[in-house]
Amino acid sequence: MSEDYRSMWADLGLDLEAHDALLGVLGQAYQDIYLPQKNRPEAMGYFDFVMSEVHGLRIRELLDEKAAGRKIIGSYCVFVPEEIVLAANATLVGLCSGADFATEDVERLLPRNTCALIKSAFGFKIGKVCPYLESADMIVGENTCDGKKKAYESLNDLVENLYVMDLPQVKSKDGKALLRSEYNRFKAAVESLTGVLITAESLKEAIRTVNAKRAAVHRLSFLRKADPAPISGLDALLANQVFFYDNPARFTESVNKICDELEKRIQNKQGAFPEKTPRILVSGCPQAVPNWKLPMIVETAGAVIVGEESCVGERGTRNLTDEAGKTVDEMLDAIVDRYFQVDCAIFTPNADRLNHIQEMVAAYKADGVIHYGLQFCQPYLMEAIPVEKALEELNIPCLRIETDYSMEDVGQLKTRVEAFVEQLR
Ligand code: BJ8
Repeated sequence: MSEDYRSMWADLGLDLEAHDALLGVLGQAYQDIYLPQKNRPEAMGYFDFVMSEVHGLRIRELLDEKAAGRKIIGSYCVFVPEEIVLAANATLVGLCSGADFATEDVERLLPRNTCALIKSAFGFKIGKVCPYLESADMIVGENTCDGKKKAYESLNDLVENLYVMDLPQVKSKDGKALLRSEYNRFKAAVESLTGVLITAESLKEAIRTVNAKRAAVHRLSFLRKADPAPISGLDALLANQVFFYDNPARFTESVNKICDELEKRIQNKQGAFPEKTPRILVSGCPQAVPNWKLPMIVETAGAVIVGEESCVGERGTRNLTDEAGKTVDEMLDAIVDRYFQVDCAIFTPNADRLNHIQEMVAAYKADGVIHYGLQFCQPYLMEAIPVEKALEELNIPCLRIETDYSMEDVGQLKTRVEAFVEQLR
């Protein structure tokens, strides 16, 4: 890493020693998990570069944007609408992380039985190792699960710029009205942060930008239906993870480039894995960078992941926003229509999610489903049981996994996943 980056991190207030340790672990994990994969598409080189510069070049770009007067907004949930952020001349970045950090300190603020995703958000703040968080002019929390909802009360003492968005828990008319009024309130807050009023033109352009980004991911997902699978689940997950960090237009272009290559691979029957490799759909909690544990285990056990029913995956990216609206109000309605379909397990009841899992099993020709639940995540662990039961009634094998970010259970998970893959053969 250049000296230039070190002074940038120091200016952001990072703890350089702790940050070096984090980058060391992250770089090693990437080398051990990503680089040994065989038959990777060449266009994944872009994502290798992005990961090597995830705390470097991208942060430099964000700081350049800030110097030019743009604001940076950080979020922990796919319910925070990027369209509104972009339309007010700000940039949205994801703040969730998939690694434990400063756990002992975190457990002084949060109960031990809090999910790893929440603990990790606190660990990255307390440990001063996240340049995205330190660059953000506004951090958006949302009232989703009880864990996050209550944790934001404590996070408010650690950061100066927390904005909390309320979210409905029921897909009713009133629930939708709440989302609409919360998006209105968010729009006003973003406008006041940036000093830029959202216009019909700026909102339309933002909707198009985010739709293009999602459409590129849809194209990538579509290509994963082929057998042999043209891309590994690990690589496709990485693209879904980078979705939250990268410059939107560049991301769209890079994913489309992978898709061009994958189309040729499919024509030539060239795969990341051989034809008839057991195909798995992963469903459940989001897997943020660098949480690659489960896909690494699955794909070294001789199966391929063909889809993610997850917020870092199809739950987060499916459905485009209608671009036809003419006024800001009409477009906000369209944005609400789009986001209100996100079937997060915090909703009750949440039958859409099960339907979506079944649709994905059929569309991606999955032989089985692995339900990925983070320990202490009540919404997804609670749903896992009826999901497993419903899938088994349809003769779709399902393996229910409950884990965290540590590597302690890798051996045990391997044994279970290998037995599951054997069953699928
Ligand atoms: S829309 S999935 S991104 S809330 S793992 S913190 S649910 S206890 S992340 Fe999520 Fe938005 Fe829903 Fe998606 Fe709580 Fe569970 Fe932890 Fe979770």
